[in-house]
Amino acid sequence: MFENIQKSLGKAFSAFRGTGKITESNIRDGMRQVRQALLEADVAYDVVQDFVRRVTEQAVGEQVLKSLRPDEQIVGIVHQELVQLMGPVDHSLAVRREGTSVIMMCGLQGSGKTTTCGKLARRLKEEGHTPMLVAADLQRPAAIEQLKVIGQQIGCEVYSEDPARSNPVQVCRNGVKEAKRLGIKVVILDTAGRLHVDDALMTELQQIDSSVGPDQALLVCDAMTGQDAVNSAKAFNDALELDGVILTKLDGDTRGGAALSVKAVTGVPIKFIGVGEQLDRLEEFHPDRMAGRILGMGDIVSLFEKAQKEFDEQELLDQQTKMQQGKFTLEDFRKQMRQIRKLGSMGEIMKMIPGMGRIVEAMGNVNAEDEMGRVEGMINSMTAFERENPDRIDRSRRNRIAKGSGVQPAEVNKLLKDFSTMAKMMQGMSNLSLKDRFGAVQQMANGGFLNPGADIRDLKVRTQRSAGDDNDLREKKKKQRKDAKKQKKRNRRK
Ligand SMILES: Nc1nc2c(ncn2[C@@H]2O[C@H](COP(=O)(O)OP(=O)(O)OP(=O)(O)O)[C@@H](O)[C@H]2O)c(=O)[nH]1
Ligand SMILES: [Mg+2]
Repeated sequence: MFENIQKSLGKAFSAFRGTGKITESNIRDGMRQVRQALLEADVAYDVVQDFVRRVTEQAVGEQVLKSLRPDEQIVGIVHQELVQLMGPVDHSLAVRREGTSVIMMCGLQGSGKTTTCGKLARRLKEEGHTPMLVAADLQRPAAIEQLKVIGQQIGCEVYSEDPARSNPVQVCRNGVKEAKRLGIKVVILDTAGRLHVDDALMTELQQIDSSVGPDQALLVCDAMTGQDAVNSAKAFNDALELDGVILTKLDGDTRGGAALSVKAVTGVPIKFIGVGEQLDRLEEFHPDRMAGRILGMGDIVSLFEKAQKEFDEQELLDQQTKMQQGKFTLEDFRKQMRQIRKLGSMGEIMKMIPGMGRIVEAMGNVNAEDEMGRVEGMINSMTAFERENPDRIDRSRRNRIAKGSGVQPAEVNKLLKDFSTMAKMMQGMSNLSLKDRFGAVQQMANGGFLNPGADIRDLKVRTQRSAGDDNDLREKKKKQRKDAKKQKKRNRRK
């Protein structure tokens, strides 16, 4: 698997051997080769462009790990960015504690839906559930029989109806009804595929979706089909609001394009991967393992991670000292933001950095990643002097920064104000342990201290979400979906 991309990336990395230090000029040739390697692997064009830009930025940035050679460094950065590109880790299957949960599978013909239904049911059985499979593919004559055989293999109930007298929506509805009657907790719907995304398919799936209201809609995607898979994933997501993707046939000779692009293009997480025809050949998707397989340079990656960890620890210590001395600057803030983005999870922030929770919370339902990008963009538009001396930013400097980063001057103002509050708070908290800091941030937030601005009045502190909350959230999402659909129907009728 991934042999070609591995080879061509390896060649690209060797271009960095011999260079003393990575600079903007000498990185160009190597990155051109990385770009070529990704395009040849059938990764979507926009994804490649963005990827190359991010790697280049990191490589010429100030974060140079002295103990590593430039080529080792590039391997590490590429690995890190691949993980970011394909992440996050999300294997949840939305099985509710109470009642019957419904998982709807969809995908193009032959992508592996029916097989994957069996694999998921097998997995759920291992977790102690008794799942039921519903044969909703009335398209292909042998489809029902195929699912029955799979059900028999894993010892799992299969619900079906006579295809001559039924239709997919009815089968699904009755199947779920039957499952409820039997007290079965998880139902998996095996739907029909089509050769291409077409209206008939989408309408059928949308009808099932709105009539049964599944807890999760999962797309089964054949990894061998590269960008086609990604394009269809986009269409499915537009029609159904997918909750996850399962990539199949990753045991074959795939070039890697689908695995690398599908999350970036759809925004939907990859949950599982199929690595064989047998029903036990389903693995949880781990972006770091996948990146490792793509690069095939485990040793260098661990070397990089070790150096990176040391670097991060040193950096954190430096920042701690600066905070204590009240010398924390926008430059440090930017560094922290980059570290956070690397961590990839917003929840981590609350634990690591005092005051940052406020910034994230203040964004409310805005996409935190995007917002961080905007903030970073503003800081990027400042000169080194301005980053070190934010209090010296006057009106004309502020307007220039706003222009340079494509935001309103008021936003720059707000950043500076927030930053100043945060820096003061950090100084006050710098002697506390990480755990105490987390507690202090929460306490202050609960007490309204972190909420001086009128624009963030609705600030709430999200503590670590419990499983129960997750379910609430899903219920809410489900209801929202249903409401939206009802509204659409109403509009159509009008
Ligand atoms: N090598 C490999 N083959 C797989 C994998 N998943 C499914 N297959 C094979 O792909 C073929 C199609 O699988 P199905 O499960 O029938 O696909 P489907 O999406 O249900 O197809 P339709 O119902 O016709 O739309 C079968 O030969 C499966 O054995 C996988 O992860 N690896
Ligand atoms: Mg099928």
